[in-house]
Amino acid sequence: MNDLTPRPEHRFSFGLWTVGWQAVDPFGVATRDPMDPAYAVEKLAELGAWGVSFHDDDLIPFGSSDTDRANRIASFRKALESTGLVVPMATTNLFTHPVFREGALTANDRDVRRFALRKILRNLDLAAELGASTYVMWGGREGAESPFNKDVRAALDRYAESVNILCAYVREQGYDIRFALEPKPNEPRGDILLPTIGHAIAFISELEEPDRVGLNPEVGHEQMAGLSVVHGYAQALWHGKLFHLDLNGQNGPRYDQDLRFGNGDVKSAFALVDLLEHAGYSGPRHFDFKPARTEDESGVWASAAACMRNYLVLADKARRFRADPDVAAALADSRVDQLAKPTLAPGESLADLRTEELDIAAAAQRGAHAEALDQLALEYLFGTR
Ligand code: DIG
Ligand code: MN
Ligand code: MN
Repeated sequence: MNDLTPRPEHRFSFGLWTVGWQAVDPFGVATRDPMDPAYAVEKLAELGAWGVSFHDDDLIPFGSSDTDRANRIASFRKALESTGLVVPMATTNLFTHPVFREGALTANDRDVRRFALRKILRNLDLAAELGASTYVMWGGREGAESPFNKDVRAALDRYAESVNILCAYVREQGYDIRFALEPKPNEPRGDILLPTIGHAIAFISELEEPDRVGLNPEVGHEQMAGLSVVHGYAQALWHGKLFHLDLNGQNGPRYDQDLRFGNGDVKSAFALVDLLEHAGYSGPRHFDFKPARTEDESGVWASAAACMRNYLVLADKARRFRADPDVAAALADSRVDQLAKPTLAPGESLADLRTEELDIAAAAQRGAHAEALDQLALEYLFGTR
């Protein structure tokens, strides 16, 4: 087995809000103390991480004075410089403060929408200063509990208007930044707008600058919707829209568990790493997870280290799986390679196609041999190959 020590060359990054999560949940107060961002940067660097991402409020508490803001940014920069960690992604907290209780960019109240835009613009400037190339937009409060107090068509107009304004701002400022929308079906809102990868891709196609907008799909969010995260990521790649990703774990449709990556649906985690490693995804391998509320600080770092280790373990298995001659034979038996062959030959006319006959009875008898192939994949997951 290859070396499983995380190193900066692996491009692992973490949100400040992950290892810094104080474990407040709807049924209990914090079990962990606040974590200084500079300390988090130092500890993540010790574990072998490459980058760190942040919401504005993770770094600068909501309502901080300009002096306090400047001091916190300076302390964060100092830790980045001393550790060499980079900031590939930033985002805005448009969900914690009560002012966003009914939404942010799609709040019914126009003054709240305008405040939300100002909050994003301010953090976009900081993101550009820190060298972030991706700006995530997760609309955790964009949605509704009642179908009667949110005009969804108007909400999508306002959402598109805001993204168009932000794209124009970044273009005019000359920032090397692209936006990545993060879908989620529900929680904290009863129903969240842009709930899945598919909804977000469709929305992007209606924007004024669609090339500057992609996706930051989170593993658990697709699975909360009962969808295949592997199919979702594959379609995002197919559209050229997998700008960033939130890796974590989830046990099917239930509340957002944000488990450490590799925990939860292990088979999907393996198939996802196999996809990413073989589709040439070259972006950050970013974790958006919550160390369990049961843990003390030692558990925070154990789970952060495990996110990276699990990715490396699964990537090693995927590499060996793809190099295995038995797997090559099983793939051929399943005719997987034939899907890459265009259905019509170059220059072939529909008239030619329509003269062809299929031996339907014979074709109907063909087995797909998917079971043997899938079992080989499981044997790698079980460690018996
Ligand atoms: C939750 O899944 C969201 C927020 O943590 C953040 O806005 C985004 C960034 O990855 N993920
Ligand atoms: Mn989540
Ligand atoms: Mn996320």
